[in-house]
Amino acid sequence: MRTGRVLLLSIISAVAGCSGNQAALDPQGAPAIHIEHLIIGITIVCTVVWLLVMIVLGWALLRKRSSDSSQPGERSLTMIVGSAVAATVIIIAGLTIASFYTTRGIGLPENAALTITVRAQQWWWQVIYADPDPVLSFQTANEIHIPVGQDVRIQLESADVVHSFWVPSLAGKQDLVPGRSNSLLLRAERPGIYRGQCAEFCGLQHTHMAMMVIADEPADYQRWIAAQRENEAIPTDQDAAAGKIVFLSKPCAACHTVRGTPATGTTGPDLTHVGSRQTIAAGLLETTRGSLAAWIADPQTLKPGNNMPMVPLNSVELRNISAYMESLK
Ligand code: HEC
Ligand SMILES: [Cu+2]
Repeated sequence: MRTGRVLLLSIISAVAGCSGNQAALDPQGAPAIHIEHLIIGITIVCTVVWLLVMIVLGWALLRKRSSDSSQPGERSLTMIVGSAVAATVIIIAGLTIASFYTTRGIGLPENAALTITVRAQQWWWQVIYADPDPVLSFQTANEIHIPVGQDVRIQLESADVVHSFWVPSLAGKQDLVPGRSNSLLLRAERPGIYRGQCAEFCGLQHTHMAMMVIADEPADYQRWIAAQRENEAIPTDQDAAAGKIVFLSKPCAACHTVRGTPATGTTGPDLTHVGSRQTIAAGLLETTRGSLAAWIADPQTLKPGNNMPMVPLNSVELRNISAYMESLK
């Protein structure tokens, strides 16, 4: 009974992992499609080899029992062993060549039009859209917008320990190593929201280090870029305006930047457009006024060990500051 349930659960969870917005077996970008072909190819070859070995083994066991006298001669034995060795060499060489071409296929083209820098921090993703003109540069966090159908070079860096960038539906996996810069080709063929996850254990909150890659149609992408380049939206609502004053007077401003205000801290995510992001705290919570309030009131209970301390606020300050955060679209 119990084993039955365990088996059923494992089958369900295994199958559930095959599709959705974070699935290497449901690829939506050229690099991920190449990798899926390799996975399927290797699985088929290994299955065939395993079946053949099992058939020969079964045949040998049965045959031994039926007649001990008819052993194959020395010559046919040499033939059998010789062909098995040759088949092994051919299969291994074939798989090596297939892996080589897959790796080449997911390598960076010489001239990707767009480069985005992703800098991993314990435990969130700093995303930098750099432009030679500093006025056009901006940063965001835990959310990467890319134009659909275009090669994007992701430059991977780390501020502290080794992390790993993995968006299974779109691309391969690459480490982010302190003091060194790696690159990865990211590409989406269809618009959508694809989830990524840090894939190298990086400390206490490693599991809460997710990101969203949002593939936009080119026009939507341009609109998003233009909106992100803007400074903060000056709060119009009364609560939000009061919240801005609290935000600037508290330690928040020492760790966070809101462009267009005196807040220029760099320890935490850039909050200039935090209200426009899908999630906060690296995929931990959906962005709503309520979740912002919960996060600001007690970040250490929601994500123990993360680098944002609890800043004491009274209930009015908390309400206003959350309204301000939500208004930063
Ligand atoms: C000592 C530095 C520090 C202080 C002070 C601080 N924060 Fe943070 N904040 C962080 C860090 C680091 C994170 C990222 C945490 C994570 O996801 O692991 C963060 C995350 C956030 C987020 C989520 C942003 C996102 O996109 O995920 C919000 C909102 C936020 N802080 C608001 C505030 C407010 C409001 C205050 C003041 C009451 C404040 N912070 C004070 C460091 C700080
Ligand atoms: Cu990590």
